[in-house]
Amino acid sequence: MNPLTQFKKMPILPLLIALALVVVAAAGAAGAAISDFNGDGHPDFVLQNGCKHKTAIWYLNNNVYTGSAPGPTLGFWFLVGAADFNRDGHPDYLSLDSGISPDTEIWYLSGRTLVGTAHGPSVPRVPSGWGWWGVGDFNGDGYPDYVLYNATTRQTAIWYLRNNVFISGAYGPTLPVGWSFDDSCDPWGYG
Ligand SMILES: [Ca+2]
Ligand SMILES: [Ca+2]
Repeated sequence: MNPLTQFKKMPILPLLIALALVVVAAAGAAGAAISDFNGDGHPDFVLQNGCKHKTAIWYLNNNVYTGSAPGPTLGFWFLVGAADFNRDGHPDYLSLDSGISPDTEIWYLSGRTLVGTAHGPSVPRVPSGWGWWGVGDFNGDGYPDYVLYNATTRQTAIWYLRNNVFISGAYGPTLPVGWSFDDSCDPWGYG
């Protein structure tokens, strides 16, 4: 059974608004994440060096760079996003062990120090063709949720979580033809 088919559809307008906010917040998924790492009320950038698997946090005051510091080294993991999964006041990393991994892992941070890890939900399994795209608290319960995306159908879905535990899921809007969450581009039509 496709675990996504059992979920009720969400009202479209609130989800579109929430999705737009997450698109802004997590633009460049698997390449950047945004959250407030030093607790000054201003979101900061997480940069990752794809070759050396290092992360760095760029502290911002509104749009102004105020400093940077190294974050945890990812090894062979990929960063999907940053959000406070265990609600301790510190943003955490959402990581994948490959770009197409069905399994997620949450790296709990205190500031920029890694203090623990936990596997993401193992039940249900992510259906074939779907991948992880970002994080955001869509239902406003204080816990970050996963955004899933099917690049073939352009359908979105939300997995509501409580920390690293799956609670429920819902389909989101389907993106229009020609629009995508990924950054692939094939202007010459060779794809
Ligand atoms: Ca946390
Ligand atoms: Ca939530």
